[in-house]
Amino acid sequence: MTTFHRILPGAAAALLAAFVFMGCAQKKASTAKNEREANASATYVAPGEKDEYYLFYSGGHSGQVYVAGIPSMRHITTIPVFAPYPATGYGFDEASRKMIGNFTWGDVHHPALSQTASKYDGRWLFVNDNANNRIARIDLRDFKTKQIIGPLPNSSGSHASSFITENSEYLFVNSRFSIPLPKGRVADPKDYATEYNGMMSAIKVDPKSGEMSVAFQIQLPPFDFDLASTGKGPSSGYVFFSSYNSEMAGQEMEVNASQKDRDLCAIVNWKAAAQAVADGKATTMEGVPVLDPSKVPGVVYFLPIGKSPHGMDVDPTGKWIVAGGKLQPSTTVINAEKLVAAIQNKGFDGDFKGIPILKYEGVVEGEVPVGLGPLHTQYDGKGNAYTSLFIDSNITKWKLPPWSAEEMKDLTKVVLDKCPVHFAVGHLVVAGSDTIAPYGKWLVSMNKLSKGRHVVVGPSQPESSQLIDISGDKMRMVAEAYTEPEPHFAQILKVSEIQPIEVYPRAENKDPNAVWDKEQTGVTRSGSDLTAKVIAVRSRFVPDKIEGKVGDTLTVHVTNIEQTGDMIHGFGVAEMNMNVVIDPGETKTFKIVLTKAGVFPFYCTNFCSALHQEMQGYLVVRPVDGAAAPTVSTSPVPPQAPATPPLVASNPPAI
Ligand code: K7E
Ligand code: CUA
Repeated sequence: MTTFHRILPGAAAALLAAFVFMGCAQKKASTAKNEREANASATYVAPGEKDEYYLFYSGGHSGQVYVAGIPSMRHITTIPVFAPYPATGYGFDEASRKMIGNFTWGDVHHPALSQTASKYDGRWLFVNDNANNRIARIDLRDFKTKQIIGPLPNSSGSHASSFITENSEYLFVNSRFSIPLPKGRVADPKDYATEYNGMMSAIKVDPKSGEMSVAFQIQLPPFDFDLASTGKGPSSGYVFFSSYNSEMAGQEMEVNASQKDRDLCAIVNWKAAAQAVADGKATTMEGVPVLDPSKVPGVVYFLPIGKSPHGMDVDPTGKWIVAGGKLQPSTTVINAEKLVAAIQNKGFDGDFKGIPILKYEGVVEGEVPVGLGPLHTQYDGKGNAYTSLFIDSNITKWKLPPWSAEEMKDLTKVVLDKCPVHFAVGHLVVAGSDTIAPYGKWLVSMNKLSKGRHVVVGPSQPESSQLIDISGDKMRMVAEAYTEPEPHFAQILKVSEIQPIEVYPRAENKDPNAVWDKEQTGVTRSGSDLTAKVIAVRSRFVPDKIEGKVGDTLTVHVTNIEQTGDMIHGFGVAEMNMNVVIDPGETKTFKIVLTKAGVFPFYCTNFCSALHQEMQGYLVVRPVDGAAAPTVSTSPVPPQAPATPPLVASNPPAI
């Protein structure tokens, strides 16, 4: 749970009441007998069959991304991003260790699939690290993290990210935690309103490689920018940020940031901003072009939204933008056409620090009474919206405008259905909601509390996610699954839309230190630098002895020469805090400083064959005064793949 537990005393009482209610509701929370079979078969993926969709969950403060299948809701894999992960050797080899830098954790909130023409193009998945102001890119060709950018300059608490534009031109980031700028400057939090600043960042995405770079930034008042969504159709070219703390409180936020009935959301014309930067209207801070929107008109507008809004979600047509006012019992529906007109006609109501404030009445279509604690809204592309209600602990389905005169008079009439969830939902995701063509069909509710829903596992509890069928008029909750903390947002992608690889083709391995046969392997010395080039193949390492001495720096390049799917080898070194895992066709490099004499076994950590246990060797570290290490040693073990057929079948078992 992150941003929405700042509550007024009154709201706190309501929240408490809600939890008490939830306690009572637990008995009713199970599935009726007559629905069980239908629900089970709706989500049953028989052994040997496959799920229809990927669910990419953010892993919150685990720093990782989880991949599950829909409809089975089974966890399939974890993609390590911001934290070392021994299971795949991530954060141990040089490349990934450098990528995660000096951090051993991150806080992943919002994944974004790359888009072309407002549809998922299946190339990349971007995720943010709210803690250390970073953005990462995962390549969906191999489901591996390829780049981490950050900590971003001039920015802190990248919660409001990553939100991607229609053609993946930019990813937007906005600061949830304002700080004095430039970084390193010190000012007391009591001087927050005058000394601290928010900052929006536009991260350029290279259309070919996906490489990210900081393009420009926009300096903003020190609100806590929270969520965002990018425009399309009538809202194309804009990005919408929710924020709380327009009170600009630097301390005792729970009370001080909840004083006003409405907070100021930021509407950024990113095309105009990019043009202003190109026209030389930015100044430079820490090497980044920074716009001051009070001096560059046409770039940023504010819109008052009640109350301490959280989610800000553009619908598939781009016409409706829904804000979840977490401390008010309604969502606010913004009409993008009216908004663009109001900007053109200067329908303003004063300004905040030189940034025009749009007239609320001029752009808001209505406030829909969805219930208590509305957070995030998703869409099915059929004119329906689904809002997560944290306090009421349900998903509320409601009808987007256009509304009839009768409905306008009483917007309770557009609320269509409520589906209880267990308990306290944060984000929800409808398959493809942020594209022009949602898949619809499935909704996943990512709940913050799971107590009482699973077998007892001690005080440290998982998070619950529930799969809801939204294909009919009424929502139907059909399955529940658990993950470790903590999913926030997620993205759903149809499995048939991508073709990931299962081995790295040898021809594509351009690592200059890759070795493919015995003659290329061995250990060489240059001063105190010892370099080993090693082959891993069922069921041996070549060489299987590496000799050095205390004071050496050992660099090992290990190539898994297999070209068979799932023939993965590990390289773990006893008492050296080292484990890399090498996929078929992959070369990985790791370094160890040899500080103590002794003989250190290394072994394959990933079970690969019947002789997996035999896949081992020794790192011999001689004391400085002892016998000199040989300059070159090659392995006595015959190289190449075994002459006999591998003991683990290379082909899938016959059916
Ligand atoms: Cu609502 Cu960080 Cu998107 Cu958690 S945030 S739920
Ligand atoms: Cu190679 Cu286990």
